[in-house]
Amino acid sequence: MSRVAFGALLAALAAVSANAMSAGIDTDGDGKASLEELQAVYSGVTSELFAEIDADADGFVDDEEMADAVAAGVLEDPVTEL
Ligand SMILES: [Ca+2]
Ligand SMILES: [Ca+2]
Repeated sequence: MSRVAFGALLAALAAVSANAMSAGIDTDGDGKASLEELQAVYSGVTSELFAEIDADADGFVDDEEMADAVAAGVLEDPVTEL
């Protein structure tokens, strides 16, 4: 991969992860999304889907997990959603 392409990829990933928690999902401001916070934005999120997105199983979806879910097509990009 060229240096330019890698830089663009990093920028794209940073944009997604920066957007995830600034798109109105994290309403209590703790920097991560609970099941309730996620469901407020994505009505289709079940506890099963949440567990799938919550890769480290700490009970919250953080920026990285959110970005992974968006990249995997599990969730819509919250910015285009709103
Ligand atoms: Ca939160
Ligand atoms: Ca997590």
